[in-house]
Amino acid sequence: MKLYSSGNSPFGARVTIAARAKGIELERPALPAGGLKGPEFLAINPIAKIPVLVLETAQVIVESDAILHYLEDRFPKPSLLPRDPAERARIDVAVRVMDTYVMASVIRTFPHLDPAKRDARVVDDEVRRWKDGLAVVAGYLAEPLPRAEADVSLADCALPTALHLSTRIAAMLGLEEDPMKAHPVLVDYYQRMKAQPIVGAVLRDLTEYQSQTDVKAGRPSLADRH
Ligand SMILES: N[C@@H](CCC(=O)N[C@@H](CS)C(=O)NCC(=O)O)C(=O)O
Repeated sequence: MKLYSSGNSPFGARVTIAARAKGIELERPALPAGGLKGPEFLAINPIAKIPVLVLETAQVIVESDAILHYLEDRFPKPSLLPRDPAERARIDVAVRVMDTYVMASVIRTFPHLDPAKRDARVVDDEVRRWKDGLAVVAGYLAEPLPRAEADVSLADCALPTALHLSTRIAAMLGLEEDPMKAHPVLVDYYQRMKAQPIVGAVLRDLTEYQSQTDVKAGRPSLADRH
């Protein structure tokens, strides 16, 4: 199986965590010349986003959530989900809420990262939604998420990498405080995930890659924010 991703992709990092937790080897081809918007990659994924998993049959699976569920179904051991359907639903809801109500807003601020091109009204509006979304996730985590057979669950693939992106983008937008910091339960969860061997290593790699990209681009490293 091949995974198209990049060292700075938090969505690709979710898949890396799941693959490592399950002991799955993934080939990692370079992105085609022309990048995500070039014809070669668009023929693979017309949504023009990574990660993309390509199976041995050449079937393409896009969207990190679908990829994670595919890996879980094909390689059920060790499971990244609890056995009980109601508990599995709690994991799925946590990820869906993070993606729909937090990540979507974070991503919509990307065109505004450059202060010269920033529309402060759009950013304010998205930051408000992003904070509301984080408050919902925090409320949800007040009761600890169910554990899975593997030491990490699908939520532990998705939520720490999402919080990592939230922290990074908050810093790039110059927000006074990382929105996660308003919620001790999120800070505590993130710290615990940093100490989890697989998740912690992937988060550190993400930080390192992004830091090098920033420095090469003449921006300050944000490594100390994580
Ligand atoms: N909903 C997608 C989001 C993937 C995503 O936003 N990927 C980013 C990299 S982390 C991307 O490909 N961005 C390129 C772009 O939007 O042009 C998923 O869960 O896979």
